[in-house]
Amino acid sequence: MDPVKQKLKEVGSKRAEQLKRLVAEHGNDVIQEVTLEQVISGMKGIVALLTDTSSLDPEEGIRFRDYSIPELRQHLPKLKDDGEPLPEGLFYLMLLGEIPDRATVDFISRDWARRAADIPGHAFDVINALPKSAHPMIQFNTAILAMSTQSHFRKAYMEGMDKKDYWDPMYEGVNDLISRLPVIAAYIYRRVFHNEKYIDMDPSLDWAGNLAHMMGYDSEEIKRLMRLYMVLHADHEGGNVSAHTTHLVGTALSNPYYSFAAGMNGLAGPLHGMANQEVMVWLEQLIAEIGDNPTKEQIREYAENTLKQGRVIPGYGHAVLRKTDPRFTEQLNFANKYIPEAPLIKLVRNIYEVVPDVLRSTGKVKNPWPNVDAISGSLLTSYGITEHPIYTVLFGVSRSLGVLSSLIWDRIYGQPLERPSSKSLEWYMKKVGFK
Ligand code: FAM
Repeated sequence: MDPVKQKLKEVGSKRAEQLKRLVAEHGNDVIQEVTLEQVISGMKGIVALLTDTSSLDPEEGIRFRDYSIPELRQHLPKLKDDGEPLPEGLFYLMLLGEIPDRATVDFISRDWARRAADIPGHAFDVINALPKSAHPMIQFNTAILAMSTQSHFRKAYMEGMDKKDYWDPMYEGVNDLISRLPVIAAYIYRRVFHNEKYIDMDPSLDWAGNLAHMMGYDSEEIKRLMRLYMVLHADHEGGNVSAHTTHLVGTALSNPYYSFAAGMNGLAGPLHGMANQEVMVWLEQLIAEIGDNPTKEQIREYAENTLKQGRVIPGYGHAVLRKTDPRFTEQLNFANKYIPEAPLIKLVRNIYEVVPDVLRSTGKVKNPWPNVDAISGSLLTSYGITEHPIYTVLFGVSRSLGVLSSLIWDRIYGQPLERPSSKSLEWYMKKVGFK
C-alpha cells in the first residue's frame, strides 16, 4: 500500500473513533448562540462545519493545520534551499497534520505524475467541443465532470462497498483528480491563448513545476512563482464558497469529481475566485482612464467612482478576515524581493496605501484591507502570464489540495448528509415578535 494511504488509515481510524466518542458524550452540549442577523447575512460566524485542514483567524489569517504561511515556508520541503515549498508537502500536511520529509514529498510527486498520464480522451474532447471563447472556468469545470467516468468511488459504491471503507476509493479518486488538474488547466491555456500548441507533461518535474512547464514556462523563476501560488491558494478553512460547496455536495456521496466541480462553479463567481480576474479588469480600466503612473489622489478618485457606481472594489474586503490577508503580504514580499521595480507591483503598493481609507469612509465595509486577489494577477502578469481569464483556473488547481483532502476526511469521519433548516420571512418575524 502507498505509505501516505497507510498512514492515513492509522490516523483516520483513531480520529473517527474520537469523533464518535465526542458526539456520544457531548452531543447535547451548547456551543454557540445564533442571531437573526447572522442567519440573514450569509451565516457569517456561525460555527457549523467540521474541517481539519486549515483554520482562519480574523486577525492572523490562515493556518494550515497548525502552521502559519511563514512557518510553512520555513518547514515544508523545497527543491532548493532558497526556493518555495512544494505543494505536495502542503497536501500531506493538510491530510495528515504533520510536516512530511523530502522522500515522502518525492513519492507524492512521482505518484501524481504517474496518475496524470491516464486522463480519459473524452475529457479533452469535451473541452474541444466548447468554443474557445467559453471562459476557461467553463472549460475547466466541464472537463472535471467529464473525468468522473473514471470515478473509483462511484464504482465501489455501485458494487456495494461497506460505508466504513468509503474513504479508500475517495482517497484514490482525489489523488487521480489532483494529479490531472494541471494537465487540464495547461491544455485549456494553450488551446485558448497559444493556438493549440500543446506541451507534454514532464514526469520528472514536481506538480507545480509541471503546470508551469505545460503552460509554456520553463524558467526557474516562473516555476518558483507557481509553487508559491499553488501553496497560497490551497485552502481557507471550510466555510468559504468553494470549500463548503465541495463538502456539501460530497455529503450526498457524490463522487470527488462531482463534488469538486460544484465547488469550482462557486469559485468562478466574481466575489470569490474570479475576483483575481476582476482586479485586473479594474486595474486595466484605471490605466486606460488615467495612465500607467497614476498619483495617489487619482487612484482615490477612481476608487470613489467605483463605489459611486454601486460596484465593489475587487481584491479588497473579506467575509472573515479583519486585517491585511497574509496571502497578500506573502505575495508582496515575493514581488518586493524578486521584481520590486515592476510597474504593476508599484501600482499595487500605491493602491494599498489609498483604498483602505476609501473603503473605511463608507462606514459599512467590515474589512477595508486587501485579500489574496489584490496582487496575484499583477504578479502573474509581471512574470509574463498575462492572460487574465486563466487566473481563476490556477486558483482552482491550487484549491483542490485543501478541499479534496477535506473530502477524504469527510468520508473517514462518516459525515452525514448536510441538511440545515430553512424558514420563511413570516417564521422569522414571528420568532422574534416583530410587529
Ligand atoms: N468594495 C465595495 N464595497 C464592499 C467591499 C469592497 N471591496 N467589500 C465589502 N463591501 C460592502 C458590501 O458589498 C456590503 O455592502 P451592502 O451592505 O451595500 O450590501 C458592505 O460592504 C458590508 O459587507 P462586508 O460584511 O464587509 O463583506 P461581506 O462579508 O458581505 O463580503 C466580500 C465579503 C469578499 C464578498 C466583499 O468584501 C467583496 O465584495 N469584496 C470584493 C470582491 C473580492 O475581492 N472577493 C474576493 C474575496 C477573496 F478573498 C476570495 O474569495 N478569493
